[in-house]
Amino acid sequence: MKSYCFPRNFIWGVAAAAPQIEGAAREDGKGESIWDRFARLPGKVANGDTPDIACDHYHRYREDFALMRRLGVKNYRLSLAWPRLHPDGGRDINQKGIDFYRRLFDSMERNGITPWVTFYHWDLPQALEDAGGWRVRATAEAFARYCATAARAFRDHVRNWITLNEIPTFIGNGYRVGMHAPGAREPGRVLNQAFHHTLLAHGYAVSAVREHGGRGSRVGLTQDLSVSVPVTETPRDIVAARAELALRNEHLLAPVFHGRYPAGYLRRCGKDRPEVKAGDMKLISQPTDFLGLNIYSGHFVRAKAGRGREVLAFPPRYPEASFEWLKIVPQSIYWAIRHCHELYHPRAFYITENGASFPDPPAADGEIVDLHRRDFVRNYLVNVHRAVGEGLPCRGYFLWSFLDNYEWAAGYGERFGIVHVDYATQKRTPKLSARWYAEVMRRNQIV
Ligand code: PNW
Repeated sequence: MKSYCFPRNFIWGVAAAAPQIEGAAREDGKGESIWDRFARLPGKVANGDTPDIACDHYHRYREDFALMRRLGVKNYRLSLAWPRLHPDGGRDINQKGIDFYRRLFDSMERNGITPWVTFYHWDLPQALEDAGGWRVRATAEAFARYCATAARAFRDHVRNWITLNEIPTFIGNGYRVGMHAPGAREPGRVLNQAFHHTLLAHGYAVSAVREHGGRGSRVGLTQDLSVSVPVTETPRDIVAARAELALRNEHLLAPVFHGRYPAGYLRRCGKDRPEVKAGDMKLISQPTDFLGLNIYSGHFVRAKAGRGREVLAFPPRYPEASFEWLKIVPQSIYWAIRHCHELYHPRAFYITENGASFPDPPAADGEIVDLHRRDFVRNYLVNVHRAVGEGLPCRGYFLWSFLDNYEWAAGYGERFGIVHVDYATQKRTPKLSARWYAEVMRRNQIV
C-alpha cells in the first residue's frame, strides 16, 4: 500500500501577500498604505526595511509564474492591494490597478495556476487610517465598496475569495501592542470596537462576493487560531484542549458561525463591550463556503487531577524556528482542524498558510539545503494527512511562502520562502524544500 497519499482533488498551493512581495509602492497610481507609512517610523522595522521594492513581483510576476509552473504549483494564494484599487480608500477607482491585476490573472491562467484571492492582508489605505482606521465603522463600509469593485472587476478570473487575513493578528499587533502598522496602542474599548468593525468587514466581503462574484464563487475567512494540543491523546486531555481552544477563539468564531458574541466574552469586556447595531450579526454570520486556517504553532494542554486544565509553558530549548513564537508543534495543524470541526462545523477547511523561517545560507555551490524547512513542512503535512484520513473536511494546503519576502516588522531578515530571493539582484533560486514540495504536489503524496 502506498503511504501518505491524498485524495485526488486535494488542493496543493503556495501563498503570499501583496505588501510582502509586490513592491512598486508608488507606481501606477497606488495610494499609500499603513505599511508604507509605518515602515518609515524610526525603529519600527528591523534594519529600516520598507515594502517599497520587496520582491519586485509587480514587474516580475511573469517570471515568478513561470517558475511556479516549472515547480508544478497549481494553486496560488495572493492578496490584492486595496490602495492600488482605491488609492485613498474613497470612491475613486484606479483603473491602472485593475489593469495590473487583470494582467496578473491572465498570466496565471496561461501558466495553469488557479488564484485564491485575499481582499485584506493588512495594507489599509493610509487615508482611511487617518480618518480613524479600523476604530471607525466607516472603514468597514469603505471595505464593502472596495470588495464590490474587486469582485466585479475580476469576476471572470477569480472563483475563490478570502475576506480578511488573521483578524486577531492585525488588530493585536497593529492597535494593541503597536508592533505592526499603524503602530497604535489603544485601550480595550477601542480594541473591541475595532475588532467588531473587522467582523463587519468580513460580512460585507461575503455579500460582495455573493452579489458581484462570478458563477461558482466561493468565499471564506482566514484565521490564525490559538491552537490547543492535548499533551496525551486521552479523552480527558482532548476535552481539556478543546475547551481551551474554544475559550481562546470564541469571540472570533462564534460571531461568524453562530451569529452572536459569546456571553463569556461580553462579560470579560465589561463596560468596554463593542457597540453592535441591528443587523450586524446577521451580516457577519452569513453562510460561508470554507474556513481558512493559518497554522504555525500551538501550545500543550492537559487536564488537571480533579477538575480544570492547564496550559504548559515551553521549557528552555524546546524546538523553534527563527521566531520565538514559532514553536514547532506539528500536531497543531491536526488539532486545529479537529477541534474546530467539532465546535463549528465549517463546510470545509483549507490550510491557507503553514511554513517557517530559518536562516538558510547558500552552500559554496549556491544550493540552499534547507533541511529544517523541509522537515518542518513534512511533519505538519503528516498531521494534515491524519485529519484527511479521519474524514475531517480539509480540502487543501498552501505553503507559506513561495518567495522569501517582506516579513513585516522583521523586514527582509526573516526568510519564509521555498524560493530564495537575492534582494540585491532579485535573482530567484529554488531551495531544496521547493524541489521536495514539487514532488509532494506532483505525486499528491508526502514523500
Ligand atoms: C502570518 N503568531 O502572520 C501572516 O499571515 C503572514 O503575512 C506572515 O508573513 C506569516 O504569518 C509569518 O509570520 C502571523 O505570533 C504572525 O502566532 C504572527 C503569528 C501568527 C501568524
